[in-house]
Amino acid sequence: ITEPVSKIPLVVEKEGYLLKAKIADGGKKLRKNWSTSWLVLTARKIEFYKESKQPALVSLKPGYKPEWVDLCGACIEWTTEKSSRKNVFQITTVSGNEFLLQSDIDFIILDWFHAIKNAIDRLPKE
Ligand code: I3S
Repeated sequence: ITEPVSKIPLVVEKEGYLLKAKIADGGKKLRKNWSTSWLVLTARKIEFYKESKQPALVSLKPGYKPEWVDLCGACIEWTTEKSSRKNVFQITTVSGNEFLLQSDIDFIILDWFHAIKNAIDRLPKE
């Protein structure tokens, strides 16, 4: 039996902690507020949780929807202008949501950048 396409995005490609700041919602600028977040990357989205144990707990809570980023048609780029921190990249969604992601550890942020960029490149541009 082949899996329906809607099930494929459930496969976790990467997960881990990064620093996250949402800086725009639907094109509207938000006040930057960095916080540590547990990221779960699947084929077409990133979900954000407060901690690593949360995804398992959330599956027991029907109706709970974590904050997430739709990667379909999204852009990813390094930025040195949006923060004084090092190793910051920005994801911009089709709907005009903007997220900054950061880690002080070079290989960690590089791995995330490439994993997310690969996911975006594999998706239709909407
Ligand atoms: O781009 P900004 O406004 O300088 O970003 C800083 C602010 O978000 C600041 O919070 P307050 O607006 O409450 O002062 C944060 O504490 C800083 O971390 C932000 O700057 P960096 O360069 O860390 O992204």
